[in-house]
Amino acid sequence: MHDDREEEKKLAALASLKFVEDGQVVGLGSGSTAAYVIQLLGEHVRNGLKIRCISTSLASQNLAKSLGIPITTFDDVHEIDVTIDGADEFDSNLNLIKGKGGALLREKIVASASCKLVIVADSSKQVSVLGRIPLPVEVSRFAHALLTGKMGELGASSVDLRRDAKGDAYVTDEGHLILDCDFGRISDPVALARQLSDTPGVLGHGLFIGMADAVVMAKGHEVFEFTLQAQKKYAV
Ligand code: A5P
Repeated sequence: MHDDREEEKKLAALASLKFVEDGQVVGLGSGSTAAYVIQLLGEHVRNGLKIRCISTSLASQNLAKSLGIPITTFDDVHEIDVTIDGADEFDSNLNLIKGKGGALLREKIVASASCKLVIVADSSKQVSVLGRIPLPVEVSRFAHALLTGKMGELGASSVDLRRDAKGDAYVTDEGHLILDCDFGRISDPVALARQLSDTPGVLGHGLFIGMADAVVMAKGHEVFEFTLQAQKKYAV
């Protein structure tokens, strides 16, 4: 099963490259599926593709640099042509949960500056209702204990401070902490997203509402492309 998932991730990554054109500014996502995209982009850059990239995490940036992909920043660029990123869940409205890898704040900033956001996913990411995994919420260090209680008031049945492999509090690239909040099935993601965004001390949350333009999902050997207008299936 694990190998099947990896194959799906690779297939989705390959299919997503059709969204990238010569001369573009490209947003690089984070996580294992986005890493396949970055590796493929590295091959294309070696073969002459001219792109400049903005990364959603230090890990992606280091990978891209190691492959010779030109990196730029918001100091030089204020609009990204296309970003290709992974997701933890997507629903039929192309609303997403992201952030299991901890890069949610930078991912949302990059997505918000992108003319097009393309999500690459294996088939395990498709859900009918968001909320199968706890929702990552990035919070200020100062407020995290206060916000643990606040998340309960907003409906979370459990709130866990994310920890790293050593058991220490996980610190994001931006220097913040993450609360993983189990809201159960999120029947009204728009309302929850608004409540979270309106909470002082919450610096980002993993609900990406109305941001994705397309989801490229591989299931077995088939690739599906979802947009709000249509669902296409094609072979790569
Ligand atoms: C990173 O913070 C996440 O949003 C990832 O994009 C998401 O967790 C998907 O990762 P995988 O492609 O590794 O499943």
